[in-house]
Amino acid sequence: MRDLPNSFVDALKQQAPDTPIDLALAKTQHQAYVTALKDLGLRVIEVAADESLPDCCFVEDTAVVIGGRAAINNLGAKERQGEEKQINKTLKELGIETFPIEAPGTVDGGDVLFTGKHLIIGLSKRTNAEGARQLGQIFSDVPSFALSVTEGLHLKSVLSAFDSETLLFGECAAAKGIEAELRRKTGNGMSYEIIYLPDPVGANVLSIGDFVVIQDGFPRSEVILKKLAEGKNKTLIKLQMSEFIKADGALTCCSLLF
Ligand code: CIR
Repeated sequence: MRDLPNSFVDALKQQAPDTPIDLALAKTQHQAYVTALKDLGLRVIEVAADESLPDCCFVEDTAVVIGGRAAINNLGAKERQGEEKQINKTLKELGIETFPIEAPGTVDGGDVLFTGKHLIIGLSKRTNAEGARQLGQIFSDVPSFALSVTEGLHLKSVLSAFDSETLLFGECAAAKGIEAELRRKTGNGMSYEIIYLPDPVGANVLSIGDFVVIQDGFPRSEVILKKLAEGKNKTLIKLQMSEFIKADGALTCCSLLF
């Protein structure tokens, strides 16, 4: 994870939120996230914030880490380029082999979902086809699919994995298109159950072993997630991410899990 700079209030936003980011509340929410991961037994490495990079806490975008290798992303927003440097250094110190995504390729990790079986890559405002091609090469042992994301910032603004067999989609026009393209590209081997949630942001969850971290504040989605968790013997943990949502973030964006 990466600490929250005070400049977080100036993080990129697709549109101005109804109320400005409350920095103190954002820090409390971020700390609760760190604590939740630690309570689950994860070793959490907290990289220091960089005040010159207001979005640096959205660490998911800077790298894709699978099985001891990492793609170090060339971020799609000019304002965010440079965030990846410190993460590259930290990953190398952990013994992870790193491979840069080179321009003209761009990748934001929010567009990359590794389900355990597939690498699903969203082609969005931030991630382009060349970036997706380079990712496919870096992780050539994992079948990958590039899908168009026509709405929302990233692929994971629309969907995420509840577990390795179940994908959560948020109800929106883009989701149907992504589902159809995913079915077409994975062919008959498409082995995911797809569950739709009424809140697109609420479809962004963190799956960690027998636990699924979900977002507080989406009661209609929560009902569906509770039922799903019961059927799969998973325990839900709820975190409030309101201040991160104001800057187009959610749950997955604040950590790199490996
Ligand atoms: C941005 O516009 O890049 C940030 N304000 C939000 C990034 C969120 N990242 C993510 O969900 N992976």
